[in-house]
Amino acid sequence: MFRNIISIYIALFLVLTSVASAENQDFNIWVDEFKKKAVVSGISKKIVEDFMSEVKFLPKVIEYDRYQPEFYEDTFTYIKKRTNTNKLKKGLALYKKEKSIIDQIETEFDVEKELLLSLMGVETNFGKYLGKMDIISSLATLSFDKRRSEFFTEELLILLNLVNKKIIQKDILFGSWAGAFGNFQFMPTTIKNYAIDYNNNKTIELKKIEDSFASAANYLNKIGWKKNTPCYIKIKLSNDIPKKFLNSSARNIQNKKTVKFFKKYIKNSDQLNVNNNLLAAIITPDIDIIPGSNTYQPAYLIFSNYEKILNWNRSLRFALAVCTLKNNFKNAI
Ligand SMILES: [Ca+2]
Repeated sequence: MFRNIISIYIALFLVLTSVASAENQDFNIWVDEFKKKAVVSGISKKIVEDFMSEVKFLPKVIEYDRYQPEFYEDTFTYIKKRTNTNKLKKGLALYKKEKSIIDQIETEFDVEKELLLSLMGVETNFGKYLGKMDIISSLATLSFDKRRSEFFTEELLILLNLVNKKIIQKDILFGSWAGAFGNFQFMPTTIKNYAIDYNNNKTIELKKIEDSFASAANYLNKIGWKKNTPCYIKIKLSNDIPKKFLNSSARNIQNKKTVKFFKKYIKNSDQLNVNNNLLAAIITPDIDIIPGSNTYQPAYLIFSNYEKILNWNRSLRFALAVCTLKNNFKNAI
């Protein structure tokens, strides 16, 4: 009996190790193919070899990819965790220390300092969680994985291209499991399109205040954030609202109408302190995600600015947390 159990364990061990080594073998084949593609795209052979020769398949990255809090935490918990008093205190301390540069960036890019502080707080807890993953290996793992292969392959190519052009330095390439890095967790495409060398020292340093704040402000400005206009308002819906007006996907916000139109479906509409003609939509983020959630709660009236935060990160809860923390900063500064 005992001997049988041991031989079952040995057999299981052999099966598991052979699955793992087959996966590694496939990964190495993928790396070789990717290297060829990278050189053809114009990245120097030396950079490609330097970066891709030590790249590793990281099983943890796949685990994280399958278990993101945006997919399972209810809205109340998600927002509460990300907008607590400690976060507010930490952000205020950072603002006090860096006031002159942050105020200057606010004016220059026409983006509220409270929004910048909020995004940094939600993304990395003010630089505390910058991530320690080797970004090249993270991106390579996600490119090899079938789920979003095309997207991450493109991100990896862009990142190598940025290093090739000496826009970013090799030694800072440690970040999140998804390949984002710096104080505001920029993906390579975002760096390429929006990051700025604000202090003019010929390199983009997204882990430093000057470059990271200016880059985030530039990004928000370019995608159309409108300073001093609303992001969202929490509402109580009446039960007669047609279901088609309830958005629960961050990918495609539908059925936008004016505030005036929606007022008849909002119980506390007399407390809405917002222009009647503004275009808005309604989101009910817990539907479809939280089993047994009440269809009409929580509900929010959202505006154009809210959708800009969705451009930053396609998650209904993320955008709610960011705008909530922004409001908390507004009240405290
Ligand atoms: Ca710089």
